[in-house]
Amino acid sequence: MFCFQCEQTDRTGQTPGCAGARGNCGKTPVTADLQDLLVHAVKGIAQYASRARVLGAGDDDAARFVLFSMFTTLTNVNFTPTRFVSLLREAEGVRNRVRERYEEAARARGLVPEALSGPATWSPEPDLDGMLRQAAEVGVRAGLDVVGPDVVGLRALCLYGLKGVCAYAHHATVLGLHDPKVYAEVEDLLSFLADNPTDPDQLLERALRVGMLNLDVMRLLDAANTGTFGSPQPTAVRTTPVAGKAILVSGHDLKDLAALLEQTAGTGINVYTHGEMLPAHGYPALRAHEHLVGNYGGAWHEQQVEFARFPGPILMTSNCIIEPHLSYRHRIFTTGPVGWPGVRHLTEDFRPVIQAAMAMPGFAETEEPERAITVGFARDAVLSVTDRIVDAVRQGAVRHFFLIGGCDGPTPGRNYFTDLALSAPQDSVILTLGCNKYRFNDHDFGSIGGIPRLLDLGQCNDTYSAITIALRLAKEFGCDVNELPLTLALSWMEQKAVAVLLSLLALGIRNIHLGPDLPGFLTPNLVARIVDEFGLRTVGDPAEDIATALGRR
Ligand code: FS2
Ligand code: SF4
Repeated sequence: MFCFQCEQTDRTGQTPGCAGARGNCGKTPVTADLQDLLVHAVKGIAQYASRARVLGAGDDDAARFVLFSMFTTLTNVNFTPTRFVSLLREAEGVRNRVRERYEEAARARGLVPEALSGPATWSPEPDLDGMLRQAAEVGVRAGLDVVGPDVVGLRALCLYGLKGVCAYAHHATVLGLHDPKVYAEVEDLLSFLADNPTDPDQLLERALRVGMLNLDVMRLLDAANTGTFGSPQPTAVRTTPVAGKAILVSGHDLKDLAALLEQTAGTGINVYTHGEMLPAHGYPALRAHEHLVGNYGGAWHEQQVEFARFPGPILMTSNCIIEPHLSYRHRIFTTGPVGWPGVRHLTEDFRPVIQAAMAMPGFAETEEPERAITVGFARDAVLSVTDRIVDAVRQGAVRHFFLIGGCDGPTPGRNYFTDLALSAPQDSVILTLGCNKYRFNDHDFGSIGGIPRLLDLGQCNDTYSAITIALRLAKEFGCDVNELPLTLALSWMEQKAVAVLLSLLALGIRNIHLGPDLPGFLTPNLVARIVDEFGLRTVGDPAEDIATALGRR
């Protein structure tokens, strides 16, 4: 096992990477190795799929299999070895189908089909031991001795960014939005990686292409979410429990939440959001369900305490799951790409969750006084008051914007983001995105001329909102986005955040503060290059960063 894809990676050795008996996320070597092998297998699918698509024989089902498979390998998504064995066997069948389509399409055009090598020729060994032997050859550091750590790091940057892209694209596809151009680009980039590229400039150029692709995907996901559930509106979300039976829904998948709300309608069960599901309350079609009563708990890393206390079952729809305590293992369920060994996995039919809720006591009483936090300041809500925001800036009432986005986590270095928000001057506005807002979203930041000082744009999945708002403000002020009175502080943990970072770099956005630690897969050489070319900054002292931000105007 060797894995350095997330911020939690083990940093106690000479170079960062989880390589022991278990990753810091709880991933076992068997799961980690099978994930590496699945990535190898989908590269093989992509080698044929990209060529077939050029010949007009694209296979969108195969593309969706690739998206889903890549999603299962993200940090804190799926820990179940048997699930990966099934996916690996399925991958061989998908690859065979795509190969036939490619070869038929080539012959139909009078071409001789290419004889591909590398992942395209892979077939799973019949047993687990054999698969693990195969995995040992295809890990993320394969070829390190030959190509060196910089090339390995750049390949990892492309791959991890692509994993994030695939996760976001999967969320869009489950809501029925498909874009063959996105599938084509995913296949092309995976096929590129299958060839073990060694040119650092080309790899960096492809990493930026991953970032541009992610912009398209985030636009698609935004359209999927708002087209299905309406544009988020500012909404006060109750954070104190209501008496009655209860189900908790975590992760990002709005479709799963909608299905559960429909299936629980009329049962008397109250549904609560958790973690990244909090912004769901802003969507008109979701908040129309009166039994979506509130949010319970905070960011993902608090779940072992919060789930143990919650008096009902829990449904995990996407990242981030961590090892369920025995106290609640019998009443947590997974769906979609998520998995944990021994935890019941459901597909669309959530009756077992409902039965578990009916068998449990729920909350005995309604907690008073009621507390609430406000969500729902996505692009439409913010852009509808653009004139007021622009006037507030021109009149000096709003001096600066701090966009504090990304992942939360348990490491002490993440206090930077809390301190940044709490120390931001009173004449500044704080925009949040992702699960790190839980560090400070129960704080009363007040308002400026009727504009709340804390505006939550949504999940990490809603980065398109943030980018749209920044570009619109730049247009209103007639300046480059880098000249706006805006500081971006990106708190990263997993691969969706890598995709978002690549999007921001591809857009030419400079001076992003990234932390709490830089990605372990970026070598000092690569960090130096990215800092030099893109002005990327690490997080520093919050007071100094605020002073610098205000002085830069
Ligand atoms: Fe948070 Fe975890 Fe959103 Fe990340 S719930 S860190 O994977 O996707 O942000
Ligand atoms: Fe380690 Fe992160 Fe990989 Fe888990 S996902 S094994 S914590 S680097």
